[in-house]
Amino acid sequence: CGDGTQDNDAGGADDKIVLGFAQVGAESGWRTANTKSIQDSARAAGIELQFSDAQQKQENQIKAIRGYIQQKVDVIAFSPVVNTGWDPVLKEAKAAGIPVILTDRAVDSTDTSLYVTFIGSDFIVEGQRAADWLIKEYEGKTEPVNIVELQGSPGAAPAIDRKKGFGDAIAANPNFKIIASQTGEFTRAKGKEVMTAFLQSNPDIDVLYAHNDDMALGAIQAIEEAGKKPGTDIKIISIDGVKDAFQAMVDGKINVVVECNPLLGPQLMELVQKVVKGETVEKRILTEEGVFTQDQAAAALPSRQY
Ligand code: GYE
Repeated sequence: CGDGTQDNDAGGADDKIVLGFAQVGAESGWRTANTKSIQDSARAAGIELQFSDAQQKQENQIKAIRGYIQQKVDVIAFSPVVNTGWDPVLKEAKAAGIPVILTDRAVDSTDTSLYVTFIGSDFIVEGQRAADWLIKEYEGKTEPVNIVELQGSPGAAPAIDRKKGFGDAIAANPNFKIIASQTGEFTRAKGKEVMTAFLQSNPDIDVLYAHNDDMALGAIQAIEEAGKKPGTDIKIISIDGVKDAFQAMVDGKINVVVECNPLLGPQLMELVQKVVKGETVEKRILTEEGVFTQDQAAAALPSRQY
């Protein structure tokens, strides 16, 4: 699928910039908002967007990037499904003289000359923010707190870093125990399925830490079907800040949401234009984000943009 007009001489025409964007998939509300932001802002900036959806598979993404190299697009941007295994294709892009911008997720390549910049959130900080809320919530209490964790897709930077940021931050509190931790692949369906299994094997869950809202929303269904009250019997911490999660906070079912901003399109297009002009850009561009609790949810909901 593509977006906007399709040139046959992609990259050859010097009037319109051609951007090849290799998206992760359509796994979550966050991702849908991210895709829309990129498509809308490419249109607004007059940039021709070649868009592909990898359906959460690295091999599809590599294929798409190779396609963009063959087409000789002006710039390639992508949000890597996993953080390993990118060096070969990034080297091919470099050899072809096509600059690469990492959006949203990082790669583990030690050769940082393989990409011009990385724009996106600090997922370790997000994990720490999730832990900070928990530590405050249980301040002064010493009884054990049983936590279950729904991890993002295996090998993805946000799954690795949100786990680490949270785990490291709670490590000093011996009463916090992660009693089960498994991937829910960032989707509602998998979040529900894994939470159902967690509930069956663990009768005493106090807290759910979900690496994204979609898994938390799926887990809420599982908790309700098990006859428990999400947000009360089991406290829920989640990350992203999609509208449905704000609604769930208003309804008392999610306790806190750590924001992760998907609206990267406008900044990405600015970067693309600068890179094409040969201007230097910062190597790391961080997104600004907040933390929202139930008492702030109702006021914030109407102005949420995703
Ligand atoms: O949190 C999740 C999505 O990479 C930050 O991917 C992104 C994550 C986001 O599927 O909902």
